Amino acid sequence: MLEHPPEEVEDGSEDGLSSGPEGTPPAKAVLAAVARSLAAHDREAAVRLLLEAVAAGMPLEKLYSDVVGPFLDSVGVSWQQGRTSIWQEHVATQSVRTAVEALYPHVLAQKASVEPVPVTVAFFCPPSEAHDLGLRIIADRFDLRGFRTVYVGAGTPVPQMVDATIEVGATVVCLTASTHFHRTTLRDAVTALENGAPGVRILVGGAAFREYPPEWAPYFVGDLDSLFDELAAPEGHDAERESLVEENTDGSVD
Ligand code: B12
Repeated sequence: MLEHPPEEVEDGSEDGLSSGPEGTPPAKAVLAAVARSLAAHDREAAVRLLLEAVAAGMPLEKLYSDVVGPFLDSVGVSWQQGRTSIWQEHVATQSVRTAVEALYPHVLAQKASVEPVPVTVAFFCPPSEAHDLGLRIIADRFDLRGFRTVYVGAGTPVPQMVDATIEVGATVVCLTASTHFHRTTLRDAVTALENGAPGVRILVGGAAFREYPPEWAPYFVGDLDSLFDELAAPEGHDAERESLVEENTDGSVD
């Protein structure tokens, strides 16, 4: 039995979307309204609320961090507690996915207004990892900052991850894992990428990294904005390109 809005998100006004100080709806109100809509399995209303929040001026980053993320977290908790069934979780996730994809033109419009960063980033889930929405959102965050992105997503065999990375010229690869099991399979992907595409910067994230063993620390991203600054710094991408060129010219790659 679905019990949206779960108590964690019951904090919005009754009608949901009263205006915030700058005319944008408060994130908590959007969150509560989306939760109420999906409690009624009303995909159309949920998608509309998410799109209207952005149209009213809510930055995409805020929509992702303060509405979409907490909403899906609450769905996960509700499912874990047996209050939301699997099909209801699917309706919620697919509704959010529809909105995220529908918002891509906003991502591209914003991307066109920032300095392009000449760094290509590829995005993969390890085999059998179905949770791709978080990674898809991270791809948008890279786009919004001006990076070149190649979103591949779920269902990609590890050797193909290596091929794709080399073929698109990615110098940064983002991988995601949501469970301990998938964190283990991620290890194989990291090893294959380190051997097959040496010099590529590998980054990991996802629900499996809320706590993680210390060996993952070099790959884990704490603050995304600091990472963007580091990768976008001219010396950052020049150094990465040079190290890849060196590796290619001394014959250790390919
Ligand atoms: C939707 C969902 C599903 C959907 C996935 C649909 C899809 N295509 O994505 C379905 C129904 C398929 C599913 C299945 C399962 N799920 Co599920 N699922 C969720 C749920 C509710 C939302 C996931 C989501 O999209 N979150 C929102 C995004 C935005 O968050 P995120 O993924 O964490 O990503 C953010 C950050 O982590 C980060 N990030 C992610 N990747 C990366 C990568 C890099 C490089 C960086 C920098 C950052 C980064 O950025 C994102 C934005 O902030 C979560 C609950 C939750 N708390 O997340 C459970 C959850 C992830 N699922 C869980 C489980 C257990 C499962 C199943 C094993 C259940 C089962 N027994 O069958 C299966 C496994 C299926 C599989 N083979 O992968 C658990 C995992 C617990 C754990 N850590 O061990 C969770 C946490 C639910 C819970 N509370 O227990 N699930």
